[in-house]
Amino acid sequence: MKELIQEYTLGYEMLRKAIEGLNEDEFRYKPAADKWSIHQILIHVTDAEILATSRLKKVLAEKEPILISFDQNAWTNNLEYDLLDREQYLLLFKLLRSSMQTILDNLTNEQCERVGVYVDQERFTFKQLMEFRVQHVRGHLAQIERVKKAYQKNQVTH
Ligand code: NI
Repeated sequence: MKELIQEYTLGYEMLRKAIEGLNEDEFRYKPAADKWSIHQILIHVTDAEILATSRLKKVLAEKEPILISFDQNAWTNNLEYDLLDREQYLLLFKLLRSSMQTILDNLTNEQCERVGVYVDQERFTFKQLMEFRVQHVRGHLAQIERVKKAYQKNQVTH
């Protein structure tokens, strides 16, 4: 659990490092019409974190609460992600993660095993939900690297 919390805490810095030195063209570049730009990925990561943070807190505070997920494509398509302020969202991500820090520092073994239930009846412990947070950022960091490579390749061939 300790390593999990450490990586969760580093999430913001890892995202920051991944986008260091990118220009606006690179932020807005889409590898294909149906693929996300790095700008959109960053807004998505924060929107996902808003919901995930509330799920983490529900599981710690309530008895086997119902957990709700979100339709990520509907959010990206219908919430004008291209117009949203990326820096504001990154700051929000940073604050969401850091707002959990004191709770995580004082976590007991019993709390790690507390359970939340999705509407499809799938049950997850707090520890598993924390693993999803770490994996979510890891997955999108890999995606950001793929988009950066695709952009570079596109520059060479044009
Ligand atoms: Ni995602």
